[in-house]
Amino acid sequence: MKNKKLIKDVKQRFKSHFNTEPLLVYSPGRINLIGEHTDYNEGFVFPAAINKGIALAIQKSDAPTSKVIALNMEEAHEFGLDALQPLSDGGWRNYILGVIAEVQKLGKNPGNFNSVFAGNIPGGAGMSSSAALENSFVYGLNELFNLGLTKEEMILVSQKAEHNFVGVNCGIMDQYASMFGITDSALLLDCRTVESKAYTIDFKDYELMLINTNVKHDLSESAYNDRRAVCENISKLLNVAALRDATKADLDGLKSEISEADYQKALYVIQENNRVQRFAEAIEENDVDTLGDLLFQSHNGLSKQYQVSCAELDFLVEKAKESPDVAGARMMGGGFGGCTINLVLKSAFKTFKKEVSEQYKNEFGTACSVYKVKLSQGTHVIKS
Ligand code: GAF
Repeated sequence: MKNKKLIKDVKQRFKSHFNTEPLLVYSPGRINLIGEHTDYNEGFVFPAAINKGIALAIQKSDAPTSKVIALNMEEAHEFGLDALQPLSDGGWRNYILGVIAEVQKLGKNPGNFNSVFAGNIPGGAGMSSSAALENSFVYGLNELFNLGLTKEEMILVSQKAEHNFVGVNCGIMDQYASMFGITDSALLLDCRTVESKAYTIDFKDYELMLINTNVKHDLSESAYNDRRAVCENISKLLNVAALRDATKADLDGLKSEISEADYQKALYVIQENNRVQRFAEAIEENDVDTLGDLLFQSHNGLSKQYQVSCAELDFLVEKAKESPDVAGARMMGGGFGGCTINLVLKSAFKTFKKEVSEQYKNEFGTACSVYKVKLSQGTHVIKS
């Protein structure tokens, strides 16, 4: 569904249900060019906000409770704002409750509200529908109740909501990209200083293709938290604040104390951080071959060393390698399903799409989905 229709639908439902004009907020999902599982290691990432996101219609309410309608699911939740706790099997509700609870922890007290939201980010695709949802609510509440939060504070609220109400100890990449995205640009983000440099993205004869495996394997959340714990444990053993500060030589000195599997994971993080820097240089030099190589290397590390890939993602990357029209490809996001990101020759986009879709169907018996995305502006109010 196009964004225009998404926003129109959300607004219409709000008006027909609550009989008043809402504030409209749009918050995008994100892609990530390179730099996976480096954010919580205080390293570098290279994400961009995209033209798929969450639209939120929200307004103050005099009622003693607040109400949220999730239009995609045709579900609703009504709740008081006191003593908020995560709900077991709360699904989308916990992202919103988490945001409110984290705002309250900052000593800010939004009042009751009514809201309707809907999204067009494919679920489980690794394109950060969660961060978009969190950001849309914290942004909407901040505007509506004049809470005085900066964007930097808002993304921390969103991240903590995910830690404390959803149970995923995520880094800051997704919330940052969704909040600070810039049209036609990707952001080289230093996750330690939380400062970024915008790069206008134009791959000339090439363009980005996302291929969604349409699978999300169950262990993704627990495995994510496990990976983070491994990295933090190794940082402690090395006596550094985060793996961002470690070198391969440091790690080699620890070989007798950690398992080979954990050694490889930490080594991946150190190498991936370095790849992000080289990717930025290759963008400046318009060097598509290097960009492509770095994508393939990143995937290899994610699959073999960090062990967060799966058969479906590996298959798609193999097919990309076999094609003379694809400069590079890798899995994107947390892993265990979701999308690959591919750098594909513009003139061969259609043929590669057809080829890879057929091959995927033959191999797994289910369809993959292919998307083109535009790099877009971050979370903002829509003027009606
Ligand atoms: C998920 C997380 F939310 C991010 O913080 C990041 O760690 C990513 O996985 C992996 O790079 O999207």
